[in-house]
Amino acid sequence: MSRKDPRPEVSRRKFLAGVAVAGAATTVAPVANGATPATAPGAAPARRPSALPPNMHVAAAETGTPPKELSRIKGTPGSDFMVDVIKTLDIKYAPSNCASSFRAIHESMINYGGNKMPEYLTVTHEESGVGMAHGYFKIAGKPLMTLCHGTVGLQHAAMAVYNAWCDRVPLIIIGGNDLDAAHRPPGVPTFHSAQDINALVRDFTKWDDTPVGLQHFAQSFVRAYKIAMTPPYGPVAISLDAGLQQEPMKNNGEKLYIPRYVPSSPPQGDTGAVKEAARLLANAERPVIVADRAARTENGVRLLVQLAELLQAPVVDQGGRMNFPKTHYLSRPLPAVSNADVIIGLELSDFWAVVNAWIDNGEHGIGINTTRAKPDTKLISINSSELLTKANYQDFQRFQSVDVSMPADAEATLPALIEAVRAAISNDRKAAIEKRGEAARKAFAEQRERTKQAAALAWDASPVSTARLVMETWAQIKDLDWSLVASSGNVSNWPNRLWPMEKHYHWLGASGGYGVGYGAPASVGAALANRDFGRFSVSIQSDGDLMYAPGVLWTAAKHKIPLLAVMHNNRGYHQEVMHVQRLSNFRNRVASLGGDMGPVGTSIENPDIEYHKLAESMGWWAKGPIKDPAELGPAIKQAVAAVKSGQPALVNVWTQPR
Ligand SMILES: Cc1ncc(C[n+]2csc(CCOP(=O)(O)OP(=O)(O)O)c2C)c(N)n1
Ligand SMILES: [Mg+2]
Repeated sequence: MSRKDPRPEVSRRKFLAGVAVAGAATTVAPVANGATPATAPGAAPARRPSALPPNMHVAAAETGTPPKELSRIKGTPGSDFMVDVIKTLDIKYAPSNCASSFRAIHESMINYGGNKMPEYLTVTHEESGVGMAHGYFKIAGKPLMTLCHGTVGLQHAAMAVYNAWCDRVPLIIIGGNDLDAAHRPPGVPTFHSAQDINALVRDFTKWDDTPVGLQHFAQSFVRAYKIAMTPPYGPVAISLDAGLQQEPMKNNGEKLYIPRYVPSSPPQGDTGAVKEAARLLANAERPVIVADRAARTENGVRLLVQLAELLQAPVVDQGGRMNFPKTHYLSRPLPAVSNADVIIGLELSDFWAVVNAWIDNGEHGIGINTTRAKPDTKLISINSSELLTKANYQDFQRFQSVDVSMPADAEATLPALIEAVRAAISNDRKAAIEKRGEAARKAFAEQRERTKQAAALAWDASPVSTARLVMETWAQIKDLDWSLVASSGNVSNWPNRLWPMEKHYHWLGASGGYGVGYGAPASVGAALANRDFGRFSVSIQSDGDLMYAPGVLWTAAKHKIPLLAVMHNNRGYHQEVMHVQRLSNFRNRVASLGGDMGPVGTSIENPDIEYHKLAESMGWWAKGPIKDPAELGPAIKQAVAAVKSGQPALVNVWTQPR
């Protein structure tokens, strides 16, 4: 890339003269009594500045610097080189909330880098930036980076980073930090500096670094990208010193270079273990496949169908990703494990809970453990998360002994496993396997009928039942190339039970770490990625989730991200309603409601939040509150039309608790 002289072309003298003229022009034409200035008929009135452009003294008072000529950089800013490094990787957007600690790279990105690859997107909360990157990856399969103010910005971002960590999603966090105590600005920037900002997120990032030179930055950034993008994927963090960004390149006369990125192949299961697993599966009477984050791509879905059909084995899709078509006759809910003699778990976040259950009904208020599976059931696990375990946060869940354990990537191991199973199925097993298939078709049809009947219950209820909410939405999008980008809150899993999810982008899984506040930003990020594919993005948006950081609605409108958000507005944190009620019952007390529907502290009503107005105020098409189920279909239809025109749209629907 050719490097331009970073000096502005306008001289300081001319610049100051321009400021003086502009200032004079705005003062000589006052508008009397607030009357609007005359404009040509039909033309939009000129937008008046909210304040005069600052003169030198005002600027000095505001920035705290004496009115002294700003010195000009001699040479090329270090952050221009950083932008060169970033541009060698395929990072399309940088959703970020601005801050002085990274002002130099911010300036380089938009001026030197032309605000492309990555394009800076404005977010109003650091958690939104990370949440957007999280959702984006699950559609695009490519990571985003987010710039964030060291210390306070990273503190805001932390929960969303934890979600990405638990959900095995890569993203690159660049935290600005002013490391040099002798040279950093005193006051606020020093409050926002730390010895080691990465410590905040170290327990739930795959890797982090603090480069001290530009060559170091080039290595760190390419390494960070590579580590994040090697399965098991995960977030990475780089602390970026303000001085290093801002100073001209020096590097002791060394020539800087940018290391070439070559993707790493995902870890595959050991050949012996694959053979042993295949032998167990081929000879099983009732094998069951359980998948959580197994399919990283569309090919993963295809491979899982192959394995299931080869064995005619039921598949329990736990929904961490879209692993298996919901329309397939081998698709089953979790109770299918109860009869299994062999269970293979693919990228499970909790194998213990697949074969055990925990009931919150113990005598001392402590849960009771029970068994779901038979005690002699053989367990096989393919799970790359074993390669990513850290000690502090407990995302590795309870310990479960398994018989064949492969710390490997499931999708990458499936081709070898399928071959090995094919080789291990003897001719005399084939008839028995075929018979399993016939029984499965019948069970699938019966299960589907039961689900439909359950969905019809309270169909005409007001507020709207969650099944109706979900199916009225479906009726309006079914002929589009749709993608359900998030479903926050709890709508009794109706989309996964009733929508014909088949493609990998029909369902993206949940937050990973169950930190609420993921749904809104992740759906905006995923919709951003779907925009490039011309797909229609839809989300089921709960009220509690939206209120953590609703500013992401503005980001969607600002950057013209089409998304249909249908609200599951049950006017409360219903999950927690049930917890407090349960404890009140356990203690022989009546939960205090304080005039609301749920126990004190669990409702979001009185006053009721007008989410449609909230969205409208931030540039969305919006409608609501819909309480009558008969009005729902027409409202969603209008919203779909708005989204098709390129706008985000929200329908605020009052719903039953779940
Ligand atoms: C950051 C965070 N705070 C609190 C919780 C506890 N929590 C779990 S579910 C839930 C309720 C969420 O409300 P909403 O999104 O409206 O879903 P609903 O349960 O009403 O369907 C809360 C507060 C959490 N998981 N994460
Ligand atoms: Mg709610």
